[in-house]
Amino acid sequence: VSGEPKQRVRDPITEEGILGDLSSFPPDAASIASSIKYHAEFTPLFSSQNFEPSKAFFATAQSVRDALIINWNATYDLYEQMNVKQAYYLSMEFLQGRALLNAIGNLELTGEYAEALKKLGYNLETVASQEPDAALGNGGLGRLASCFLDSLATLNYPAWGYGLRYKHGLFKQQITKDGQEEVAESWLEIGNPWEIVRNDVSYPVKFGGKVAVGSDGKRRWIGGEDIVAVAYDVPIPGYKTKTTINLRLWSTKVSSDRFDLSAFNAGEHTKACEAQANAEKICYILYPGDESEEGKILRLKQQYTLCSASLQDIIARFERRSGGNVRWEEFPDKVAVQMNDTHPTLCIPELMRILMDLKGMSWEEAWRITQRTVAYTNHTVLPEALEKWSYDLMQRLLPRHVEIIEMIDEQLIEDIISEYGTSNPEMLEKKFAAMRILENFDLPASIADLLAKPEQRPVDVIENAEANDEATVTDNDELEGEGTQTVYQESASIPPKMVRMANLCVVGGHAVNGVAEIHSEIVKNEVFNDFFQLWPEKFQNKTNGVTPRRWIRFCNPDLSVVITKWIGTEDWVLKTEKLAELRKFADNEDLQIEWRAAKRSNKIKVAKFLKEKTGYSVNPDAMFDIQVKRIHEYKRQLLNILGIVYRYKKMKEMAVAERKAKFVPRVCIFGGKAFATYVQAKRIVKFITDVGATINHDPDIGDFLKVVFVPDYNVSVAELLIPASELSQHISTAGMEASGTSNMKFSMNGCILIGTLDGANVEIRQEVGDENFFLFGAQAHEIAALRKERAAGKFVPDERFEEVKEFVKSGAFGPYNYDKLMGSLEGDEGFGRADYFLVGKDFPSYIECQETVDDAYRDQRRWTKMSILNTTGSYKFSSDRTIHEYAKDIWNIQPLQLH
Ligand code: GPQ
Repeated sequence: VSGEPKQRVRDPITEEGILGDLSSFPPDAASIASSIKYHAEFTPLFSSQNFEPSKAFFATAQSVRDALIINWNATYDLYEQMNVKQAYYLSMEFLQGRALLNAIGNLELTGEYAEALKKLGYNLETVASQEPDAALGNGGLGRLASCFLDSLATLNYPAWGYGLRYKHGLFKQQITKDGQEEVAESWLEIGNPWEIVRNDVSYPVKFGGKVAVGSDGKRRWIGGEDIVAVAYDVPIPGYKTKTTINLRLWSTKVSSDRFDLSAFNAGEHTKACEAQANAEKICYILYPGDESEEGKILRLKQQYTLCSASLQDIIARFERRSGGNVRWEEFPDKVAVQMNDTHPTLCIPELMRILMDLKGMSWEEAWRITQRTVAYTNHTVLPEALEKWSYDLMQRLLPRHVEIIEMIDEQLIEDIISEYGTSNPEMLEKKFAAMRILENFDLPASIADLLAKPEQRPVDVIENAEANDEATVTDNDELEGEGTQTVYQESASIPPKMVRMANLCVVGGHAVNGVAEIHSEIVKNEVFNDFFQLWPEKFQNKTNGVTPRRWIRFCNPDLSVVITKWIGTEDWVLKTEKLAELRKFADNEDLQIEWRAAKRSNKIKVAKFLKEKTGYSVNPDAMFDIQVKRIHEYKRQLLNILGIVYRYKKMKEMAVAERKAKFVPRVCIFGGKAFATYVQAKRIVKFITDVGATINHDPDIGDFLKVVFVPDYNVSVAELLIPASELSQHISTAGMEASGTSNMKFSMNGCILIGTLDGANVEIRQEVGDENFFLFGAQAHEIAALRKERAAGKFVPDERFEEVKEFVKSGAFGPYNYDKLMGSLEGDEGFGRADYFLVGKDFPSYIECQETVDDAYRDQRRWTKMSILNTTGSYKFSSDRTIHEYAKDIWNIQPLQLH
């Protein structure tokens, strides 16, 4: 910028400059090429003889990382200097996907990198496709966390992500003749060029042991298993800004003084290595639980590791920045902790423990600080997904935390009593049953006494009561054995004592938010209604969003060029409200032609990809109809595939001319993973592939209908499919999908949605206009009554639904026995949950709606207009908007920009 000759570190091989100091930023293609060569030469991870694409990727990524580190350091220094309030997003999942194109796109170096690689005989896209997907997440919740990081950096908010560095990410899915098979994933195998290990940033984390009372009368946690969490930093660059924030991932190992040298010397090698293996196991694998309850000790250890290491790190930073004058009451003015669902709930008792036991604070002080610091986002209303932990298990693993949780529970009981009084014991009992953190517990003795003698004032009794009379010293030295079995074998007659993590979050945090308007209403009015009555001010909505960088600008360059041309600026990538300016051109013939051309070129890429992955050939001129998401009964892939079966059956019954008049040719694409032990979801995968095998090989049908299941759906596959989509399906039973985020990505890319009034569909439809959204199905407020009607045997199924089920049962799709799958839709016959998800109820309205889709598609001008209006109407669903709202309403943080 200054015009002075640029000082660069000399490349010893080429004698050309390399990317090495900020004064040479932005670098030109020649210096990038030389930096890539430098890294190829000095990267010790590959042999020197060849320069294979994977090595080219690695060297390219490392040259980008150089630039990111410079910006990372500058950003960090600024935060240190200014001592601003920082937000910390704690999440067990970050679904980052690939980073190369995103990073060079954000740095505005895509052209330069493409040119540099060309000089070296490579093609940028080929090199970029070498990168493994970082899949440290299961689905929407993890991807949301990653979109938030992109927005935080882009908007210059001082914020970091904290997570775990799993060695194995989400499993890879193979589709065989038996359906889904899971294969282990190893994204770190060739090394991770983006991460920076911080061997000097590590914290002890402890499990087990016991609580002892010191001579000062204070309770402390001693003994047990000690491990160490080490920081690995992943730089997160913002778009068109120097701000580069941090995703700090913890990896676990044994502390060096724990190695049993004498055992090793005595030849007991396995024993000597055991502690190391146990410590490393914690970060071995991402739990593939998407909205399903995990009953695993290891999972609790993971959650605690994330909370403990992150809080120790945050507190150390706070103390250091206080420069020897620590004022703890200012902690919430410097730190906001957001808990991504209940997985990091242990933040609450861990912060309490550190403040009280290690920093000497009173309960009241510690509680005030903790509450002002943490906030909780709820992502589901499915009861089976609201995390609960066995009290016994938790007590053996985290005895001091359990004491603290008991105190919080008792304090909550007091709050309930002081709000409602004691005159209506029945009502109180209901409140306790709904709100207490501890489930299946008797009331603390003091409170039980009080309720027996209602004339006494609650405070008197509580102050005189002996707190914690049972749980004094909890011994736990036999934890090593990890007795998962015994813990879960509770006798059927005694209900198991559980800790309800969501309730702890609501009590311990200052804000609770849902992720779409309808979801936040359900959170307030149903799931946490008793809490809402007590503390209405805590409850908020923060409608999800997605980053327009990855999800349109970079994944859909063809459409982006068209948008930029017609708006006249590329600012829409940062200010998505500018997309609305396209609205006035929705009917313009020239725009429509360019719009369709962009879509078509994306469809051709997908057709090629499908051929490669599945062997099926599809016609790029057919409508691309897509449903991609985790396979779950509530998401109703079954409704979609039964609709297809119905369409197929009708086509077979018609003469070709009639078929042509009634149906437009479609390519129906499915993708998504089923949780490995979710049997019904795996049957659905098998069913879809069987239907595909039959229809795709039916010569009578040809290009009229194709059904393709894309194996191993992940972020990169989404980046390819979404730009090519014309219709996408978001068809969950109303009230069950908290938000959905792919619906936003599809809409942004000019895809029209067919869906129920659920999650963010409701808001998308509002923004794009009713006439540009295909709506069907029962509404959330009707669901409970419909289920009752179903259970009472009063539901009369539509004959088209009966017909389609009979067709499947007749063996039309091969020899596999589909009785269990079809049976789950048939209520009173003892299979599954009696069509709990109301596929039968919504089927007629769904297939009728699909007829209107065909009609609309036949008129390509009308369709293109609808497509344009989806893109223009999607501006609200940028995660930039969402992040601004969190920053203002929950975290109270301000942007801070490097100059
Ligand atoms: N979600 Cl609780 C997940 O992906 N995993 C989970 O464990 C939970 C929720 C999703 C949810 O199903 C979607 O509706 C949301 O859009 C998404 O979280 C992000 O909020």
